[in-house]
Parts: sequence; structure tokens; C-alpha cells
Amino acid sequence: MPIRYRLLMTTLMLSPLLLSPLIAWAADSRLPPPEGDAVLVVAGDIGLTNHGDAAYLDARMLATLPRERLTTHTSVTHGPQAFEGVLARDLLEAVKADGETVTALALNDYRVEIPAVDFYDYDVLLADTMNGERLSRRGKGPLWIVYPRDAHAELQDIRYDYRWVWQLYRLEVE
Ligand SMILES: Nc1nc2c(c(=O)[nH]1)N[C@H]1C(S)=C(S)[C@@H](COP(=O)(O)O)O[C@H]1N2
Ligand SMILES: [Mo]
Repeated sequence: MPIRYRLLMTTLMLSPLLLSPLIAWAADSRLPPPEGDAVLVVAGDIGLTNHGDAAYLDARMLATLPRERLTTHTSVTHGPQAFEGVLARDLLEAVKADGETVTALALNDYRVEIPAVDFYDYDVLLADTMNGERLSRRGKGPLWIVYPRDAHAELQDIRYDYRWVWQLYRLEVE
């Protein structure tokens, strides 16, 4: 076939590889199965699953999402802390979550309902490191929901403090 068609075909065949991982996740209704232990499980009203009706996300899958930084005071530490992780809304979009409430569950059996709109109004992080150190399960890990408290006065309120779930391991979308 003419060379320009062959070039076109090659470009079309390669183009999925050039798409961002986020878009690649969304290309199918099923996620690849996790290779390692799940860091976070997302269940409920989601469009992408890989384990029953839930999405089991391992560290490798979380690493395909853009990493963000956020430095803020918290209600449980002294001085500003530098967090890193993924945006809660990026994670929810990656599994095609569609709901108004996200229930966050922690390893210590703490649970709280969070209005999903929080994650669109604010750059809320699912942090996995603080000051460059990975959050351990014995500490606030594997993930800590961190609000940009210093940047928005209205977040400096007990109503938001209780949504800062540490030892987060599961989100349920309704
Ligand atoms: N995993 C987990 N996250 C949690 C809590 C908890 O008990 N467990 N307490 C919440 C509450 S009620 C508040 S006010 C803030 C700060 O909690 P503290 O004041 O009890 O330290 O963290 C929130 N996140
Ligand atoms: Mo609290």
C-alpha cells in the first residue's frame, strides 16, 4: 500500500499507547487486576471494576495518576506539613465514580460520609507521604485525606476536620 497510508495506519495503531494512563483506564469497563496488594478499594457507584463490583487499586495503578503536592497545617500536627499524593477527584474520575456521597473507611474502623462536592470545590489529596516519608499503616497511612486547609478559611472548621480520614483503605460511592 502507499507509504502515506502505511504511516497513517502505524500512527493509528500506536496512538492508544500515547494516551495518558488515565484515559487508558477509562478505555474499558474493566480495570486490570491488581498485581500487588490493594492500597485502596473503591466500591459503590463506579464504572470501572476489577474485583466483583469494586476497584482494587494497587500502588502501581495509583502511580499512573498525576502526583500533587500540598503543604498545609493539620489539626493534629504542629507547623505546616508537606503532603504528596493523588487528587481525590482524579481517583474518583479514574474509576468513573458517579455519586453524591463518598463514605471513607479507615483501618481503625473510623468511617465518615463526605459530600463528593468537596473534591470538586477543593484540591483534596489522598496523601501517601508527609514531609517525604511514606505514611505507614501504623501511622496515618496507607492514605490520609488531606484538605487544603491553609488556602481556604472555611476549611478550618470541625465539620471538615472529621473528614481528614487517616488510615484510609476504602471509599464507597453512593
Ligand atoms: N482513621 C481515623 N481518621 C480520623 C479520625 C479517627 O478516629 N480515625 N478522627 C477524625 C476526627 S473526628 C477529627 S476531628 C480529626 C482529628 O482527630 P483527633 O482530634 O481525634 O486527633 O481526624 C479525623 N480522622
Ligand atoms: Mo473530631
